[in-house]
Amino acid sequence: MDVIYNPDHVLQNGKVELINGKLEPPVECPQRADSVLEAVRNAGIGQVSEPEKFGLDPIVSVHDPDYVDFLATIWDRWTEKGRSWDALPLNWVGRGMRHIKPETVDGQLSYYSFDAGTPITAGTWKAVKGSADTALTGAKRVANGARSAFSLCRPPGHHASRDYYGGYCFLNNAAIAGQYLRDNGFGRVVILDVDYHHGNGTQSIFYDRDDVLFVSIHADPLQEFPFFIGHADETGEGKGKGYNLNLPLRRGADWSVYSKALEAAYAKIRDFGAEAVVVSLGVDTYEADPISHFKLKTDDYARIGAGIAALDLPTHIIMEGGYALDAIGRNVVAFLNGFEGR
Ligand code: SP5
Ligand code: ZN
Repeated sequence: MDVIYNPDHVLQNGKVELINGKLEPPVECPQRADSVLEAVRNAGIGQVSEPEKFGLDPIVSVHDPDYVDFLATIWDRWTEKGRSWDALPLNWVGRGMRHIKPETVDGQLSYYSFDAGTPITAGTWKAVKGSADTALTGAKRVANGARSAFSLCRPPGHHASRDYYGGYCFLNNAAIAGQYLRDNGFGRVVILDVDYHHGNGTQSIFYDRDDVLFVSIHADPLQEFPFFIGHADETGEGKGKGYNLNLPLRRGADWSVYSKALEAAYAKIRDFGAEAVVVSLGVDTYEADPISHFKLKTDDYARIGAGIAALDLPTHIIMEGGYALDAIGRNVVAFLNGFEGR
């Protein structure tokens, strides 16, 4: 299958994230995408090409234009204050406070974010826009009739919602791709999210819609980031009622547990009558992932890929998380080979 890769991803290269109470080098680092690219090339998955440039229209079809403008300009506003280091927010609304957009740089960093683990640097916007273009280029191939495509997106996207960033995500690549497929010939699209963390942004963007089904298998939010969304009783609202399926699993889940959730996901997708699948592929469900607590093995990714291929639908695979630097490439290749039946 075609692989889309954006060399400018390296421009997202934060110095620090706040993790476990310490400022540490970000786990979401450039080596991630480079190691996936190397493994995909060595495995001969398919032709690797760079993304086409799309404008902002397909981005603002799922994101707030003022938020997109904030992302595009915040680094310049930050450095105008004489700050040359990563931009991070300090505080967020508490219960009873008000969501009124502040005027200042610091206030707006707080307003448009939900964590302090997601640094903004000089090259962030260029990398983020390139990551969205990477998703759109893959979606375009699928819309034009390809059986599948792999968008090696970095930074990832599934935690970004209509108007906030966090969880290493700024623009929601899967949501942008899903909307593109809706706008280009597919009546019903499913986004299947197998990243270890709940895809809160994707869920929120499509929560009131019946044309895009969101299905997510993830760590129980009672135990894991993003903590405040991702429970099983979140099933959609308005005409979107019944078009959101969360399958939270407790820490320690291995294939015996995970595969049952997958079967439930496939049944829901078939029942929905999906015409295309977008996969939010995180390999942070791996047993040796440094920030996660599931127990999947490399061979399990081949099983997931084969299971998704058996849905027999046009499929757009989008890279999300996965932080075990020596294993991400191998696990993604296992998934892609499993999908291709190799
Ligand atoms: C795209 C994606 O996978 N984003 C994940 C963002 C998670 N950020 C919070 C990480 C908190 C890690 N907690 C460490 C516990 C180690 N035992
Ligand atoms: Zn994740």
